[in-house]
Amino acid sequence: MKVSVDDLALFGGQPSFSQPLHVGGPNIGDRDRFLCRMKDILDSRVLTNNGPYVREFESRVADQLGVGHCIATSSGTKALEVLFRGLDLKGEVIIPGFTFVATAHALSWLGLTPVFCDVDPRTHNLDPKALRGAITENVSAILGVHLWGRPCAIEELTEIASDHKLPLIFDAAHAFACGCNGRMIGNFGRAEIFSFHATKFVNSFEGGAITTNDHQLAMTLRLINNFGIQNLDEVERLGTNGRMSEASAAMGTTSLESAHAFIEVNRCNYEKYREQLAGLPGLELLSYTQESCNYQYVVVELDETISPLNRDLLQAVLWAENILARRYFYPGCHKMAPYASLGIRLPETERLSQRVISLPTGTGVTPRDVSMICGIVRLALNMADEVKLQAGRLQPRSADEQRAHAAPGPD
Ligand code: T4K
Repeated sequence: MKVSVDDLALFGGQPSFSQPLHVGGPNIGDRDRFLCRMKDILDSRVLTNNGPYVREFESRVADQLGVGHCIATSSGTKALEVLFRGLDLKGEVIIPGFTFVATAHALSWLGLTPVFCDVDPRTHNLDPKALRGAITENVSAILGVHLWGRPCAIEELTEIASDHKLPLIFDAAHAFACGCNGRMIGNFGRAEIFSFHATKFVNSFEGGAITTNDHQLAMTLRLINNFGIQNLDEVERLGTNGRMSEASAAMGTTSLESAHAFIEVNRCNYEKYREQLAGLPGLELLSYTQESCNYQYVVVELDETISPLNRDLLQAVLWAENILARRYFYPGCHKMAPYASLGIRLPETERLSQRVISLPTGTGVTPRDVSMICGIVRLALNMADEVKLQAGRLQPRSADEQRAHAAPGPD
């Protein structure tokens, strides 16, 4: 156990972990079942094009969420693009500034314009008041993001969207298996999208899905996801290739079968973090109050006006220990290329993006690992003056150098 600042790896001590601990290290389900499915796929020679494994995956997702339709896609980003096309969106779409850049890029990729709106600092989600002020006649839809799996202010957003006769859709990339007011996320708005990327707690290597209760929209989305092909050589409309492969669906189904076990691991890790980070000044662990939740993100907010250590210095301390905590979603989407040149200011998004840090969890992280991570955080915060003093003497290291130093893995 580390007891003094000199023990910290940033200042020459031995790193706490010999291998990097990631935010988003993949969960692997039952290997034998997965390999058995892969053998079946190879034997059948049906590798893609809406095969039996994709259909099974879609039906299991729809059943679990209690939603009418699920269309599997090759990624969460592709799911967004297919949905935008399916709704025939034009011009501008309002999104929160505090999200992963894919939310904005998917719009820009199709020639649509993301209009960045500020978030509520308590929920980290679209601020309904700011949203009302952002609506103009050029806006063709509102896109909420259930960040960290915590539901948006769905009722208020629904009311605003209906007042302005705009479609409301949700990026639920983080929110698989999360609920809101007795219904599973996946059922709200015109449609919602999910990500099943390797870093999500249920994964299909790469993958995504769109869910909706609108039968007509579902049919349109299916067409678009397969080049607009209706029958063999009958092309009915403009489409793309957004299909999920059979191998991905086999992984997705295998992962779904372990979803409850993964959530339980995440929940235990989360509780351990909560217990062991309690009482640190200026540090708040984001809470999950909804009835069902996947606990896949452990998000800490460091209030720089109270905390003795700022977020970036804490991250440097953690990275040196091979604890690869992430500054999701710094510096805010609107400050990334190609949007930064627009000079948009979103005070709450910017404040949050300076404060928030995500800590490792998932099945690759044990409760003992969590205790060690919390021990480092406590040590760094309790001895912040000494940490700052010693850090001031270090040569600043670029983020790339830190990554190269700490993470020889897939990062
Ligand atoms: N909307 C929102 C709100 C999203 O957060 C996302 C994706 C999307 C839409 C789009 O969905 P997808 O098109 O991705 O399905 C990651 C993920 O790549 C991205 O899926 C995710 N959100 C985002 C929050 O995080 P990075 O670049 O920060 O992390 P990445 O992929 O480098 O992985 C993190 C760490 O996990 C790595 O450093 C190493 C470890 N790792 C990763 C992979 C892929 C492994 O150990 N094994 C692996 O196979 O984006």
